[in-house]
Amino acid sequence: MSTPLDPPAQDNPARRLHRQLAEIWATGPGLQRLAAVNHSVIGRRMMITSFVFFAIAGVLGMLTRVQLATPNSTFMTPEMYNQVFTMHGSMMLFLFAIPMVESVAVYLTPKILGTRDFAFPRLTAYGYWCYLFGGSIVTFSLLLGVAPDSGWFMYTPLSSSVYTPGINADVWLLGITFVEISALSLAMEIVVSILKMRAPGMSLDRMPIFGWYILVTAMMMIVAFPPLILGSILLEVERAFGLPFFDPTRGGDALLWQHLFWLFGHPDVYIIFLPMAAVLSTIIPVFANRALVGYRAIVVAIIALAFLSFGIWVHHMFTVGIPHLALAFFSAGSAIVAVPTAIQFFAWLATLSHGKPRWDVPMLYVFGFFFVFTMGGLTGVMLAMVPFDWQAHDTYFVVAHMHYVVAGALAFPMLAGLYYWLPLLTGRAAVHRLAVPAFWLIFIGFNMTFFMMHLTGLMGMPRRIYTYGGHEGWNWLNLLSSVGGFVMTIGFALLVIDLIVQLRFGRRVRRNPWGATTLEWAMPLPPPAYAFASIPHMGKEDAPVDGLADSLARGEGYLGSTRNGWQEALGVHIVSGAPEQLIVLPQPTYLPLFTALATATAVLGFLFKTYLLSMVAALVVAGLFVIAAQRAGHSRDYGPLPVGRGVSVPPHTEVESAPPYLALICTLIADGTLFTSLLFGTFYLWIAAPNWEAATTPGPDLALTLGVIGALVMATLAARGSLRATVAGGKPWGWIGLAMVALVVAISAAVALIAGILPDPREHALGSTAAALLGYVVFHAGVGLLFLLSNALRIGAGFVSPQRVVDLRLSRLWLDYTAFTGAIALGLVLALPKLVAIMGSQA
Ligand code: HEM
Ligand SMILES: [Cu+2]
Repeated sequence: MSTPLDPPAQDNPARRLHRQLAEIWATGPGLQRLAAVNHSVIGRRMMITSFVFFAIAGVLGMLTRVQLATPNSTFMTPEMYNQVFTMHGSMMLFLFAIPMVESVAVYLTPKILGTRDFAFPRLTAYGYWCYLFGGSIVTFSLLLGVAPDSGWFMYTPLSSSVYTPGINADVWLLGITFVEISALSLAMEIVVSILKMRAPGMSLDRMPIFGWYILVTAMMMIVAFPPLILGSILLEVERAFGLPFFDPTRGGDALLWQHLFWLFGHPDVYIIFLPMAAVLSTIIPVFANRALVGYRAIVVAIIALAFLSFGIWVHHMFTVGIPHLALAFFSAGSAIVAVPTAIQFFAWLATLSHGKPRWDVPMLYVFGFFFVFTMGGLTGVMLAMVPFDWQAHDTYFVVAHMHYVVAGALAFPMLAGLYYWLPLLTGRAAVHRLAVPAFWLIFIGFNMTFFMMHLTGLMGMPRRIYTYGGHEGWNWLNLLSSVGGFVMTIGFALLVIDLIVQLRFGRRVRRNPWGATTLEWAMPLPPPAYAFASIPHMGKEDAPVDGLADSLARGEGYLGSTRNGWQEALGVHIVSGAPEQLIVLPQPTYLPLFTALATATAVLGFLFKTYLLSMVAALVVAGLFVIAAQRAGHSRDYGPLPVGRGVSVPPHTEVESAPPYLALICTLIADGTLFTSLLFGTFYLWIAAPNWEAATTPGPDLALTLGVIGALVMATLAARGSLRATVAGGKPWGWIGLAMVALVVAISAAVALIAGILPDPREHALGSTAAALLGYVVFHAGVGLLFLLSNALRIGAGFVSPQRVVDLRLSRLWLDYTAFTGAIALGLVLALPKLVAIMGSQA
């Protein structure tokens, strides 16, 4: 007997296809939800999690405003105040802003680009769990009263063990680094997915502008996070084991931290802003009823912005004693960054003025954005002028500027986007009764809070002060700021109520309520786990979304039928978008959750100084990664398979440009940035740190050093041998064994070198940087061993054949990188004593 839910299959092919796909792509109920790997599910969770952290950080911000509302307030103790404002800033940036923009990217990017999921769903899940656990560790520290308290930028020496003994600073260093590593892994998969998994026919120059923004942002993350990750590792090593990097009494330099921090910190502003600009560039044309003006100019502008933003970190350090010429350079650079930003701004205005704008709630927030961002931009240009910065530095003027840019330019487009995509998330249309008053409360409250801070700043109120005397003339301005904060908070509360009302009472809509032209609206609302029942072909003319949606639902695009229960997606050529490979994605699994739990254990072990536990947990993490690799791919060759519309392509396991290869290249770019930062740090200390000339220099053993380099080269040659043997149809066991032996030799010799550093690396930065460089080599050789182990297991299990050699190509690339950086690192360790001698004779 058939029920309404289960009609006779032959009646409706679209419904039957939907049922088959839904079953294949489903995440199980109950506890099985923890095994979810689907980008829609993870993206939604990540959004909600980031809003929870936003709310907590918002409450902390309100607490600071209560404390500062009146002079001589004793609402909080100074110790509490330090924790509260440090946590407010850290949570807003690291636990809300960055993950929120990533959650938007995770949820929307595959849909807008016309594919079913990201290239590495298990990595999406792992990234989410790491974010949740890392963020929770940091948040719980607040309840235990051991929250970070040295400011959200953790300047040394304040954050060093001398001035911040307890574990407060360690919570920040470990917890935030944990979250950053998750952000980095998501960034890598975003890059790979955008480059390889667009709808066929969508060449790069016709990709929706949203894709360009997210691609550039993710690439910026890959280059911007490693300096901060390196800085955090070095500072944590200094705090935990006494190896000095930032301690000026032992050959370190506190300013090195500032450089590493702002090398991340400045680009980070654009990492947060660009995805929000993506939102604006996507929704403004819809409301203006015309195509975006200046698509190409915008693409060029955002690429230029990405490059420029890395060059101007020093404008956060104008007052630390930088040479004059450098000041002029960085000041000019900071002003020039306004140009690409202005290009986008004018493109949006032109789109609106050439179109027939239609009014709706998202447009209110777009208006709010224009107002707030103009203000923030103007004060930014003021601060880029060195003489003005000398006056305004570390006053509330900077706090005002920062909130106009970071809070304003983030929050207003975010809320515009939220109202715009809400029908996609919930399948319901908007009701507007509460949305409009909520907007005005937020807008007025925001400006009242932060506009006043420009004035208090100009009147000389320093930032990060706990209280003030009452005779400075700041009283009423601070009171107004605090009242404004409450008005804004009420606005946010109303917004939350509005969202709940909409979820409950919104009218159901079928699809595309705004009449948009991007592909995320060419699917049923809310979207099923597989997103598209079949994948569109993007011809030269854009098909109207509504007609396209019906034909996709009937399975008339690519992959419009199911096969072997596989979760299928299409891989395309990076530039042209021509179909190239069939990507078979993994099913839901608990592995990401377990791996993240093990990672959290390693972090917690380090935090509580139980290093043995940490080591064991880290080994478990490594083991789980090897196991995850075990289950990937196919154990037989398929050759080209039909994917619909008369096209046949091989599965991704049998092509050269498989997503994992591209992912490893992204990883090595991030890793290379970290390595370059380490070299930068070494040279920086050699040239700038006090008392390097006087140091006794460690003389590393020449034979051992050359031995390590030789062994690394041997390993990578053996990896080539194993690849060649496999392609020729032979068995590569001998080669793999040889490579493993070479790596073990390299690791032992490098460890012997570290043990032989004299005097003790704890005595002087000269020894500790040498130890860091050697440690880098040991770590990479160790990971190389894991690659080879994984190769051996997978060859044994039949996952490798002359056609399926991706694994071996990955190992070869990793070992090439290890040998290359190893030679540089060891060369520098050998050269350091001579370099220092040169400086000594000059001094
Ligand atoms: C509820 C609204 C907010 C209030 C009342 C508020 C208030 C404050 C206050 C009083 C400080 C301390 C300033 C100092 O002494 O240095 C501060 C710092 C900071 N806030 Fe907010 N804030 C709010 C929203 C936001 C948002 C939305 C963000 C980011 C998305 C943010 C990011 C930061 C950061 C990064 C700092 C550290 C600034 C620094 O000292 O360099 N805040 N905030
Ligand atoms: Cu900056």
